[in-house]
Amino acid sequence: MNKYLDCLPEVTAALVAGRPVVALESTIISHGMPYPQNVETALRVEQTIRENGAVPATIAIIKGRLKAGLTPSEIEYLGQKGRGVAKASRRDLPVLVARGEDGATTVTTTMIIAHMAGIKVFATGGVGGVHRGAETSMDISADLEELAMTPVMVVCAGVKSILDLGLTLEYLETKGVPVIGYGTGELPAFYTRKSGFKVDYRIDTPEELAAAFRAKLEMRLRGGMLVTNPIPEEYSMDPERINAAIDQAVKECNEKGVKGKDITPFLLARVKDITGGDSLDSNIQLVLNNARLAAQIAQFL
Ligand code: PSU
Ligand code: MN
Repeated sequence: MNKYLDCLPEVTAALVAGRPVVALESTIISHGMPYPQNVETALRVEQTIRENGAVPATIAIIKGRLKAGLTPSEIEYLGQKGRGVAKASRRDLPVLVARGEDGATTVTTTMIIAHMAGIKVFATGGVGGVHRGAETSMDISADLEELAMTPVMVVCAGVKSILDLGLTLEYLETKGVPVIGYGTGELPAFYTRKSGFKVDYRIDTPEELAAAFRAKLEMRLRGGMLVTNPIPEEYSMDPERINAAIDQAVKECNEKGVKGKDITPFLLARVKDITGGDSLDSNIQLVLNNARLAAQIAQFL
């Protein structure tokens, strides 16, 4: 076992016995939602994974230790500290670990640590991607590079239109990352089930999703797989309303000159405020929906 990694005993026991385990990220707790909804949601997501027959492993960096599986009090600690916790991507791990600091893991670092621990599937809300205007800003999330490199399946609700959906799909194609629609041939756009863009493949059952990923692992093709799971109809938002809020948030972000790793958290927080909190309800529901699917897939991996 990696000397920097601590697995919760329950997670180790499940992995050793070959029982299903699902990884979860922690940036969604610290930067993705306000307190206390972030902590309530993180605990509900773990509960949903258990109800669907898998063991949850929420991932984070605490006092310089890479954690695969958090206790409820560690989740509470990260949730209260919120944006006071460093948002940790691949480039941040060396210094945070050497200094013994805390870090909230993004999709990138959750994949890295899940892979170190031997966990194959990970559920989240949204992944990073190619930002609007990336042709001049070069703002492309490290999440896309990680998907190209690290063999973990990521279950998300599609690509949020704070990003350039078309460029994100092009980038994933270049990097050889399969983009699968669960029960749909259209890429979902996080708050809405439709985007106007096609996924690479439509797959309708958790068993077939697992089979495709197993084939990728057994061929030793580098990298992961992106499963996009549309938000349940009853929680999806009016596309005009949400897109107007996103446009407004992107405009403010440019005007304020927000840069680098702060861009995504800024946009997420502004979208939530502009929609008066309605987008937060949708966000919570789609994460629960993804947790359910990931737990079902994990039974077959
Ligand atoms: N998109 C969301 N919710 C999130 C994130 C993205 O809809 O919480 C978080 C994830 O942790 C993701 C990270 O990995 O933001 C991407 O940040 P960046 O764009 O700076 O790479
Ligand atoms: Mn960025």
